[in-house]
Amino acid sequence: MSDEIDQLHQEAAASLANASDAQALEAWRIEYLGTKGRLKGMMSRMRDLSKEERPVFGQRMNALKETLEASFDSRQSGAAASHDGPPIDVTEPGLPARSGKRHVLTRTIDEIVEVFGRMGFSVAEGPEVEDEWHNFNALNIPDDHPARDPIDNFFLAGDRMLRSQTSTVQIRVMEQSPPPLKIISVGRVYRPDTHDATHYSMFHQVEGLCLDRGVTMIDLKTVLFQFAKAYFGPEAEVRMRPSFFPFTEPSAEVDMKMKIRGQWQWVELGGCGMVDPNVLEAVDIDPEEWTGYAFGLGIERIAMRRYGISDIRNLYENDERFLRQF
Ligand code: FA5
Repeated sequence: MSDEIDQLHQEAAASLANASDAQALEAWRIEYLGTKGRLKGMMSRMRDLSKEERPVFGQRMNALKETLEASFDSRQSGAAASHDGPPIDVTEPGLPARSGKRHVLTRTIDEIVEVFGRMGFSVAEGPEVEDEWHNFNALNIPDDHPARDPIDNFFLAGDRMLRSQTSTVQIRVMEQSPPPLKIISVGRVYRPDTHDATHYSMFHQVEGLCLDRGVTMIDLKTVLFQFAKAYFGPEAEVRMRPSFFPFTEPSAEVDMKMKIRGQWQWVELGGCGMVDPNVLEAVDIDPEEWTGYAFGLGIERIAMRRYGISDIRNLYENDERFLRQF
């Protein structure tokens, strides 16, 4: 029996030496070390031995198994390291691995949510495909208002449309939850505007709504100025101009100074105002008891100001050279 073990060892060693590639190595492993391999086969002959012979045989077979496994492992790691082609200089520095990152717009959205979150606003969501009630009627926009013009909106079948403003979410929130309310909502809006340095046909807005007892225009101004200073830095220049929106009274535009094509200009970031009593009545909230402010800011314009981007189209062209800068 001892001779047979020696013979198996010699055969296995010779066969392993001849295995020239990974496939041959695997075939060798199966033939000698596999569950139905030759070592297992010889092991099964243990039962033919006497009680005295068995431990000696077992020890020799275990030693052979360990030797063959070690030889196999060392051949296998050698095979993995060897390759065809020129020698590899392992001391040469590798190529830098470029990791992916958030789009500059996503980053801006996250930052805006964070700043308003610190001011006590929670986040609400609403659908991008809306009905005319939420986009116009409930917002006190009469049937003959120019904002409803089909050339200024993406209408779908029935009374469905792609929302043209996130003010729709104000209505949805007030329909669902009683005041007091303090929410922001971030999302895409759609308008068939001609693309230029500051306009795109799909863009993002952040809507804010605060409804409580005794809320005034001072609270609105404070929140917007605090946001600007917190997000853009203490030197941020912001101004409010009287304006008109059917859903706020009084209303104002919020502008911020930014550099466009090398020139400092005031750019409109959004609109704001005190929620019109007609809007509150449309959602069954008593305007004698509750007052509130609302605002809607363009996120692309905020990102442009924050990251020195002079053309909104850069945000949507997916040019890696542009995106990698942020
Ligand atoms: C509104 O959409 C109002 N819903 C804002 C509002 C909310 C007023 C709550 C009062 C109370 P406006 O149409 O001005 O307003 O748009 C708001 C901002 O969206 C603009 O100031 C601008 O920053 C951005 N914006 C508008 N059109 C575009 C466009 N085509 N491309 C990129 N940003 C745009």
